[in-house]
Amino acid sequence: MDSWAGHEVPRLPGQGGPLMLFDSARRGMAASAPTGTGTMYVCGITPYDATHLGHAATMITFDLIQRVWRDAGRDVTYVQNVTDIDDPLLERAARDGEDWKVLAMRETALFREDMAALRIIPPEHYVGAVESIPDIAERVLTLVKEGAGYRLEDGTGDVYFDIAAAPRFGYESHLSREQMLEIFPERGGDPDRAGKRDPLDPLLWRGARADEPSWPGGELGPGRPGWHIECAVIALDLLGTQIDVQGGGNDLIFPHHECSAAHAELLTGQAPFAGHYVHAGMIGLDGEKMSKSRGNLVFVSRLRADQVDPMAVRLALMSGHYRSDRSWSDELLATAQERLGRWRRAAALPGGPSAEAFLATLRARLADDLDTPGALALADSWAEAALVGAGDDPAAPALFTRALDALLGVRL
Ligand code: 5CA
Ligand code: ZN
Repeated sequence: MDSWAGHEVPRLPGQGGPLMLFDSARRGMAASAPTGTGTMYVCGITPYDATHLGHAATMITFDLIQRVWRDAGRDVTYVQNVTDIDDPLLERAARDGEDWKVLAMRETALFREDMAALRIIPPEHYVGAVESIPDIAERVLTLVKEGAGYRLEDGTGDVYFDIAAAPRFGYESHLSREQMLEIFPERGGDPDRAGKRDPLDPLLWRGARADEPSWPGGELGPGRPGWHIECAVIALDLLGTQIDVQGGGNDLIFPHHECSAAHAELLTGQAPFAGHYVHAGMIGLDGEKMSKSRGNLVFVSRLRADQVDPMAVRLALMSGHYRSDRSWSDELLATAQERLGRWRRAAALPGGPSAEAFLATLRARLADDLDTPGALALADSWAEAALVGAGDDPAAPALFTRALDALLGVRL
């Protein structure tokens, strides 16, 4: 499907260094994308509601990775999916008496607008689950033929993945079996489904039901794809057998990314599926995770309609570290608006302190696991100095402006 409109990213003098990133599987830092083109797959929206600030924060995180890689002179292939068929979408459409396709198209269109407003560099491939169904069905069949997938014998046509076929299962999330059993049903899993070999086995293919949309599945029979196999197949189709970064919010650590990795590794015979499993913290409101099911959402489109500058939204979300769970508040936004105003006033001066050292230290902060709080503090210092009249380098305000645009996605 169509991605969103991009914008030009300014080129900066010199080059950034390798990006050190925290990897959930290693439980530690390591250099990301060590060789060749940087490949990144990010788990995108299920379009049954508008983009909220949690989605925005996660998308900004991976946008920063792409910016830092490019600044280090790397080519990047970035793929993001849209889960445009799944239970939550059908449930919301049924609740509102709306066609699920119309709902998905409308919310995906709004997401694209929000992403463009936040200056998120678009993925090279923006891919829907529905358009990937033939590929997914073929891969599910392969798993069945290899003995890693099995059909339930209850006439539903449902096919499950046998986690016993994945010896490394658990390496990404590091959860105990007990913890897995607790989380699995909270995140779309069905441990109590009769006939499964293991309660933790995830769905690969849901056989057609009379009241649900379905697609031809060849030898599988008609149906629709499971969630984890969707992301595994889209990533494998477009990025090759092993990728540099598999990303999303930390709500996807288990079961989603554990299962996607297990599917992909069985299909390719190569492990690990991703060099880094990168997880953004949850954005909450009043101490609770922001989620559609809780209904405590602040929508990007709402803020835009209220004339809030998307650059202030972006700054507010980057004022905390990407890995920390954190809360949105009016004060957070007000602080970001003030900060943006100060940076703009400083950038409009005829001169300022040299911005070369600023650029070097900004690059270093971002290369250190995307330390945006550190990066923002550096920009504050440069702006403060410029505003009190320290330095008269006439090239400095322009370099400051370009560096913020290219590396932080903040246009002054
Ligand atoms: N379609 C699936 C991924 S394949 C999905 O999780 N969709 S979603 O709409 O629920 O979330 C879209 C992305 O935003 C995912 O990467 C998810 O981890 C992330 N996300 C969801 N809620 C939050 C939140 N409150 N804070 C930060 N990120 C979030
Ligand atoms: Zn996903």
